[in-house]
Amino acid sequence: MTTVLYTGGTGRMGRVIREGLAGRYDRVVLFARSAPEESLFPGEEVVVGDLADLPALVAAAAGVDVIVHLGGVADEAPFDEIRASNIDGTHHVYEAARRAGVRRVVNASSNHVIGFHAADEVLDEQAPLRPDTYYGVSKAFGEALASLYHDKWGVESVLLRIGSFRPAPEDLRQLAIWLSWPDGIELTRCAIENGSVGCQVVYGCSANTGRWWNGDAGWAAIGYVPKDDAADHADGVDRTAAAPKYHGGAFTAPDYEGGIW
Ligand code: 15L
Repeated sequence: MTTVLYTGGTGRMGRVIREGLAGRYDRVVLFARSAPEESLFPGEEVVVGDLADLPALVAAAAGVDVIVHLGGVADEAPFDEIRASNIDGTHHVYEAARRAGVRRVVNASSNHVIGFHAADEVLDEQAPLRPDTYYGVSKAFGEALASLYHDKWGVESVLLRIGSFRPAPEDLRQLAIWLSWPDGIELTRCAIENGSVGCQVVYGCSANTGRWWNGDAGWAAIGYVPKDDAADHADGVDRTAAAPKYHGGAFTAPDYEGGIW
């Protein structure tokens, strides 16, 4: 019997992942700020609560094997918002995992933890952190927190440095860092189910020709084998546009305040 708890399960990415994995786990808890309007998939139940509410998270995590933490702010925002949602909120997720005896957290980190590396550098899991936004800093905090909770209290983590999770790549940068919906679903499944992972960084992209990440070590650790290549879905990409300078793209601009979606 496997029980999975999602934070952010009713958000943009969460909906796609849940649908792809629908019916796979005996019990699925959606920890969400409000009850979803759409109908639930088999085995799903909703706990209405906020990441700010640690006792509610601890109660929701009772009997849970794996937390898939997709919740929080997914873009640049004023620091106070980032702190409340992604720093305090992620701390609450890990603390709830520890107190409730959850085995693993699959934590949605982001490519924006390494966003200020130049686009011509191919990075692996050991690359130094170079966040490009407060958002990227909050995800780097989440990775550090995961390391602490593993080393000190034995909570496992898979840290998914997700690229651009879209139906199709939209620009030159996304040709390198695109994560297709089917690959994103498979990546999450592997992160939930496979191996004894310790605390493992895993790049979240498809098998893109010319990808900027050598994710082999992380992919092998969880048994993820991506199938899609952005180059095969690139009709909407303007190939005459200026080449991206950094991994983080628009997030690296001094005046970037979010809202690219
Ligand atoms: C992210 O981490 C964001 O959550 C998402 O909104 C996209 O901007 C993505 O990165 C990206 O870099 O394309």
